[in-house]
Amino acid sequence: MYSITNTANYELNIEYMECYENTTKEARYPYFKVGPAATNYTLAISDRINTNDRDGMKDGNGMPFSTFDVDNDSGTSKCAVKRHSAWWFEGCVGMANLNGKLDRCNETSLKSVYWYGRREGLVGITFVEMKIRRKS
Ligand SMILES: [Ca+2]
Repeated sequence: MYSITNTANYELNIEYMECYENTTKEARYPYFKVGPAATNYTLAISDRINTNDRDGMKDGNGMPFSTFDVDNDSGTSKCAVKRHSAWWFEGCVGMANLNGKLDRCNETSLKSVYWYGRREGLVGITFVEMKIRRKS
């Protein structure tokens, strides 16, 4: 992702479907870049622009990427292990876990795939796709 997003300006579109909803939604970000390995693939992302729904990517901005064996988050434990995921975690209770487990809309488990979206609390999702597009 670094070698792609380093060559030009990219935007990010996240399509997702919240549990108990029947329509796909979209979160649009006009700027998306992943830093080089030396920064542990730090995320640089703009604010969500297309809706008043909450912005699930916000706390990942400026964070390096964490995996189960490489802990780059600011939490005292390994958030990637705690959340069964790999992500630009800040703390272990974050705004998004888009690589989490699909777990029948279990909105109480931090390991589940979820997102800060339409309503308060964790919003489970049944589908998510992250797509980038070159702008220039
Ligand atoms: Ca940690």
